[in-house]
Amino acid sequence: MFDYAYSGYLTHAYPYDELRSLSCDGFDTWGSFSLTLIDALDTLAVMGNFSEFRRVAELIGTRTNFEANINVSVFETNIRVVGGLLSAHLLSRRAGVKLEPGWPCNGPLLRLAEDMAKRLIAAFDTPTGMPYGTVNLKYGVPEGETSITCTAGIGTFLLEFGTLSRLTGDPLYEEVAMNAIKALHYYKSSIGLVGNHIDVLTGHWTAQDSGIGAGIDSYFEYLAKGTLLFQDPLLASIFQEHKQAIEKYIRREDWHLWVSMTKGQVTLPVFQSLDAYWPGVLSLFGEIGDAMKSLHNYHRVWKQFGFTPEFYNIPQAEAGTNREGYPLRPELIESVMYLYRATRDPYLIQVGVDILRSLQHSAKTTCGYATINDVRDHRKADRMESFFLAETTKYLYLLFDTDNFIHNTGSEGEIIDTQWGQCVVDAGGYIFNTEAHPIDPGALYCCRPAQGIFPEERSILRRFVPMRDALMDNASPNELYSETGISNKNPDVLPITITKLSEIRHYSVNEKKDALNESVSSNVSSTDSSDSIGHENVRDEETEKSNRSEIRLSTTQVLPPSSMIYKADDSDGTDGSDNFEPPILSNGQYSAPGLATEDGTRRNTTPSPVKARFEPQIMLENIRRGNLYPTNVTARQNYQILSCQTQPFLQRMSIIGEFF
Ligand code: DMJ
Repeated sequence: MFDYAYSGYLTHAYPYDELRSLSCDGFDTWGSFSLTLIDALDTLAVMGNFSEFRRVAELIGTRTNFEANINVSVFETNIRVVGGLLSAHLLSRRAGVKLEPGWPCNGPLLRLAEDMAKRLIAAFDTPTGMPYGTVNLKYGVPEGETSITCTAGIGTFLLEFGTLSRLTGDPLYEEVAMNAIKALHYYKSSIGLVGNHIDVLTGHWTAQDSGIGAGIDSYFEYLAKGTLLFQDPLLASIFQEHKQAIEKYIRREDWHLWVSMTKGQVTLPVFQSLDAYWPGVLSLFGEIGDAMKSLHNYHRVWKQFGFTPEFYNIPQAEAGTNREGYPLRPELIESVMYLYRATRDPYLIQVGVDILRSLQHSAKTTCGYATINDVRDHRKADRMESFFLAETTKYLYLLFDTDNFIHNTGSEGEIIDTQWGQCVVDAGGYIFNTEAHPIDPGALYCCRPAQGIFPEERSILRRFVPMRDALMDNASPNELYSETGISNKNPDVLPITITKLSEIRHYSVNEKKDALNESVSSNVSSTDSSDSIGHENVRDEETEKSNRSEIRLSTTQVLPPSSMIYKADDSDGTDGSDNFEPPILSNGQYSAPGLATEDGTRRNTTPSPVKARFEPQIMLENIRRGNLYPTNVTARQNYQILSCQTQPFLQRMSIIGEFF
């Protein structure tokens, strides 16, 4: 399925963003950067097609930057392009790409990801720190841009931006993304819910419907996954707080409805196709029972139509009016994959087979797979979204390929030496961004610490300093390096040495035995005086600071709210469903207010930047000095919150702990 659709894209659509799978040609949609190729790249590695991965990685890596006079969605570009490039960068070693010295802290795909992130980050220069929805890749935030952004468009940056900061050593990205999350949390309602759209200039909610789906979904997903990727109790506590409110107000039996964020009354009794990610997120925290119950409901809808419609009216058991399509979305199969990994319940394989059969039967075309225009009659529409190759096919593959390296539970991995010390890569625990791009958590401990990322809030796990085995000790780094066939031309960058983690594990077990026999407390040759895992003490957080009107260095003029804004749900003070403006367009995507031309691109005809020159560093200083959303002390001190029943493959602390 993947191969068929991928070669269909290459043959008929490349270099455009997407395949028109009925017309068998291509068109630009979210930018003009061969989006499907970038989005599909790491799937090639997951499926073991390393030669094609290398070819495409090299092709993409020849590009030097993303400078273009195009308006793009900040959210979509981050999850698909920045996420895709970072993931491919981290999988390059496994795929046999010739690595640049200094990898994973260096490399062409990493540089490209950073180039794109730098362009997106202009969107965050607002009084609240929450981003605009659109930027121009050349000029920054466009003139007249609406200041209304959906919640997911604000809270879905931390996985990519945090990874970027950890790999590059530049704290900017992580701090900016974390600040936006804290802002959303700050503006939550008194009953712990967030709405659908907010004015990023004022913090005023303009769409107050609250649910787990469209417009909000990946905010919750990033709180959960951010907790695991960065081992951050603050994110865990924010997630748990929202989850309690979700349980209390949004969940009705095993469905999740839409409710007023202030009162919790039901405003829209629908299931959305996008909701189906939720059981997967629950499974990450070991909540299998509730996850399975929701999944059963979603599967029933799938069986009713052969697909899940964008909206499903629960009381009427019908597809929502004008929301009858299925644009090849991944959410249901994503949850099935996670739950199967957690339970091995054969029922889940049956769900996977149902999904596979429907796609083969009704979505396949002569050159790829097509959006289902209406799940009631399976008529097709002329589009294959890039997430079909990034996500849907990948999760399907991973459901059936139980031995895939992505499922590694820490039984193997590799030690690499970088100029910053040793670290472990490929040891499992991969965290997928919301576009299914896997991030290797071990790699985040390989590079120069981003000094200044929350100086008081540094990661709980200190750099992992594994023991060296005898083999490694006998070989000089350069000898080991030369075995890879790569020459180290840059004298400033130390070579990478790679050692199988299984060998280290074997070695360490023997050493442990010896140590026990000799009653020696520890034989770990760590550069640190603490244990080899290095659990850093939780530092006391700063006390609550109440001065919220702090200095903002003036770098830009603040745009007045645009008149071209979404309908304000709270404008008449009611929370009625009539006011609910779904944040997805008829094509099923989050609204990206850039102006699409006929060929689908979003080119600006008037390249007139409204803002003064944007200075990221000054924005960062503003965020730090403003300290608008001080950290709650107890959240960071509460370690227990991280000892929830996560799936074994995500228990990073114990995975590492088991080695020694
Ligand atoms: C993808 O782009 C991402 O999964 C996003 O979080 C939601 N929408 C699509 C898939 O449905």
